Amino acid sequence: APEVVTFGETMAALRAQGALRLGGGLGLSVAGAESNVAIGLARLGHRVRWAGRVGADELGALVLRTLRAEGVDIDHAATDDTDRPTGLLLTEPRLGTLTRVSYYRAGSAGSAVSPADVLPALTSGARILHLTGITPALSPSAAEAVLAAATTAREAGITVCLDVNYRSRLWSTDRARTALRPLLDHTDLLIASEDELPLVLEQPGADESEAVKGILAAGVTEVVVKRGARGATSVTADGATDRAARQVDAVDLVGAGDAFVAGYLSGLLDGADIPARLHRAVTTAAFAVATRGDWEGLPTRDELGLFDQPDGTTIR
Ligand code: KDG
Repeated sequence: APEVVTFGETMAALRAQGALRLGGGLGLSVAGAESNVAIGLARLGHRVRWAGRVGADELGALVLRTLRAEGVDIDHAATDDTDRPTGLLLTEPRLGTLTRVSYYRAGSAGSAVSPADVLPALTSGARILHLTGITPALSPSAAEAVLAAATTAREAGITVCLDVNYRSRLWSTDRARTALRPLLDHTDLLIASEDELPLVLEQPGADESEAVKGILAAGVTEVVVKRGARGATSVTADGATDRAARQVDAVDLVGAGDAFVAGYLSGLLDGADIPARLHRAVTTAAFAVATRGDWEGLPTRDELGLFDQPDGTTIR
């Protein structure tokens, strides 16, 4: 049985080498915040399940094949039997590590995910349910699936982790806040980037520490704030723990947040304390930043120690 269950939309990802409007070569892969986390956890040796819907098309087959190849349990992944396609995203590097993303996902199979798809995936033995704030933006049934899964997991004593992952191309901050606020009542571990904190709970004029206190007061046990190259902070009732980022030459920032979550949850599953969880999280995030693709460069457990090798080392 899986230790971690997650669900969401995984799409085909076409990565351009330069500006999309110029055409040229594209590389085909898959992307989805939750499946990025699932792959990251599987590479670290954890048993993880991804649920969701893909289209009955070649891109859906690519998504399922990729997850299967990465050792992610897809027993509860559904292939849509209507003509809804697998979603697609295009990425183009525009300026250094600044990347533009275009979505082709309205009406996709993934956005049709419903409570009936995901609740059976929460089998006994699961320790963590990982959710993101992307899924409730996709459709009313997807939003219902997130709320139903969080409620069910919390009642079953499964730790509920929510990564806010605000996507402005999918919805407004007001709609996001309205959907995310009720989730806080069922969330144990909230992960957000600094700029996402005000979105979870509106507290006019609140600074970061007041915003985090408000979220803890809403019943969340732990808030982890991601600060990109400036590291991360975990806050619980016992206080705050800061952690610096690993120094790397950044080539692609997309997926770094998901890699961070995979490292953090891996530490949690291993029974590590907060500093050790943060250490693993900034390490997996650094792998993501230093390599191209959302998940391709994520480390196996054996590779976690590579960061402690001097730059320029050749392993023979
Ligand atoms: O976190 C990376 C994700 O943003 C990417 O994989 C695509 O899930 C995705 C989304 O909805 O943006």
